[in-house]
Amino acid sequence: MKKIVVVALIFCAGVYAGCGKRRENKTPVPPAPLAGAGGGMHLIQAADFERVVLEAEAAREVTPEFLVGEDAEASGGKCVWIPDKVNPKEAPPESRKGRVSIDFAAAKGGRYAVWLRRKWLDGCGNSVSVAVDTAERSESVLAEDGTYGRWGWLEVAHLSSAVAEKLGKDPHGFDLAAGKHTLYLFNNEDGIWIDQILVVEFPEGRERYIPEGIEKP
Ligand SMILES: [Ca+2]
Ligand SMILES: [Ca+2]
Repeated sequence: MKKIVVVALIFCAGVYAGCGKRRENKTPVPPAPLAGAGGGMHLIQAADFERVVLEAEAAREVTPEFLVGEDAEASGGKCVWIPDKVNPKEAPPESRKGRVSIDFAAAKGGRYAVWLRRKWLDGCGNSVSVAVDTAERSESVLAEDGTYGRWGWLEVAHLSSAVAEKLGKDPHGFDLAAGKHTLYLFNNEDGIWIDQILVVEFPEGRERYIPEGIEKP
């Protein structure tokens, strides 16, 4: 008798369009691996890296549905936020209103990581669209994850992991020339809070700087 083995393949499509379809990830997101780390402990000093700390609420422009608000656990007691349920239901992302424009300067050219100190409400409020040096929403990238209800840092990826792997690039690096830049946040979901933005040097072959609590300038 031959054995008949039935193998059931379950294909899991990554559903990101419908916000209610994702489950909460209770596992804390581990920090990104330290590039070039040879094992053991590394004492990473903020002073060793070109670092720009931005307060979202100090942006040049904050347009509704983004608002400046207060939060006792935010740096400076303030942040920008989008009240939950202000976006029209089922509206396409392009129709969601609101932009935050934050000017900054990079002291030297090179690769930088962009981090958001964010708080998400739930699976329907856990993302924001981010662009650097283009106010075109269509050129923005989505910063999202599944950690809810508390402040923490999220690194913005400018490539999907699949594309990054294909190109042999780290998805998180932004190449910036020395000088002035503008970072834009676009409304993708309501029920979000953004406190600080950290733009930090991302040197190849060295350990990286990983933010933890509130960043000091
Ligand atoms: Ca703040
Ligand atoms: Ca929401």
